[in-house]
Amino acid sequence: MTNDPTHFLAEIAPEFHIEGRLVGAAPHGSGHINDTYLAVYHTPRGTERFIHQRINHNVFKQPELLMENIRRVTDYAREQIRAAGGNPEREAMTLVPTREGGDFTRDSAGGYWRTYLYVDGTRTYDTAPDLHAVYEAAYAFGAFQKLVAGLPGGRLHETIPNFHHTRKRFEAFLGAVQADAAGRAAGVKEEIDFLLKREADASVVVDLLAQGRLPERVTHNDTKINNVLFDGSSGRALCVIDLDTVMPGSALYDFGDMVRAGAARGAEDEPDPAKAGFDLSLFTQLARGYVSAVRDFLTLAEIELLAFAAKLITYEQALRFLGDYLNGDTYYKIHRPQHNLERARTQIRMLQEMEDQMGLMEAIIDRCYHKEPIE
Ligand code: GN1
Ligand code: MG
Repeated sequence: MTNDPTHFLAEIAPEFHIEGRLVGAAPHGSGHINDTYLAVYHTPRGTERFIHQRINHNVFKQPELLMENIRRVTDYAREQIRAAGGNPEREAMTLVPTREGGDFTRDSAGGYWRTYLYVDGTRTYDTAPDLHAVYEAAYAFGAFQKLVAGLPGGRLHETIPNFHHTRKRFEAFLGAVQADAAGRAAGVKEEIDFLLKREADASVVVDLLAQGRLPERVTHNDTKINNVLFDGSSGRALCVIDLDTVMPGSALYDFGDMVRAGAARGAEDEPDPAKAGFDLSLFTQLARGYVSAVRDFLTLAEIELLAFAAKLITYEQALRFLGDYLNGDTYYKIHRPQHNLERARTQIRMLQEMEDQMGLMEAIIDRCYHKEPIE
């Protein structure tokens, strides 16, 4: 989105059911897609904070349906947490309705805005501070899948159709290579060939889903550690955030993306390839945390494909980043000319290292599943 959203804040703030006055706001978090603000209000109870967020309408074509998903999922999660004796205001996201009782409002330029309660005393991490936080984050994503597994009311909307349809991602990539819209293909031939060679992997999970050999579930679809809210004092994961892509999918996507993002040795956009790569000890913590949360409800077919899923989603993300680079950077926000290429290269590097260690990764999952120690 090109227009600066900041000046819309004063316009949209009074639309939400907040008893108080907006006194300040600052950009918040590090998402690539939406525009997020932490807003401070003076209310009769003192100073209170809220999250205002403008939904990226270019990425999410039907914000109404997206908000319907989030409303259903957060209401259900809160109910479940309350029933289990937990604290729904800390352990789940809470939407603040508009004065008319809606879930979002529009600004004068047509933008879609929503508001969440800000959970005090929490923090997020772009990179995990220690192995325990990695374990906690993986557990939180597994627990989320379990929490919403029984969501009533039918299938959620697909907020981005075919989001993790790796076969279709492959085809889109191929299209980008052929169109070569930005004239960049010749300069990245090695990377393109690397990805084209792995075509067969793209169909594995989508085929098993289509054949009913893997179940469809409610999944989060963006399982990076920066989408986990941690309690600032105990260091425990409280809940998962960024619910835009919560939709029907495979549990494998969530675990795969968790590993892609969370078992990386460097930042996703590390420009120095020598500093990028796959870290087996981070993977082990992710496997331990996730498997301990999902052990009693995932099928054996899912458990057996977890290590493969890590490789698959890393591959998919490499296709997406390099595809966007070839398209001339139309999807991901970039901060330097080769940003998407650098991102694609870190994914390729990780993918190579996972391929080399697939046997070990499978053995680790197996040990976690059978509660055997990992040396
Ligand atoms: C996007 O906005 P953010 O950073 O949470 C993307 C994910 C990618 C990720 C890569 C809707 O997520 O799928 O894995 O960037 N989200 C969407 O950093 O495309
Ligand atoms: Mg996201």
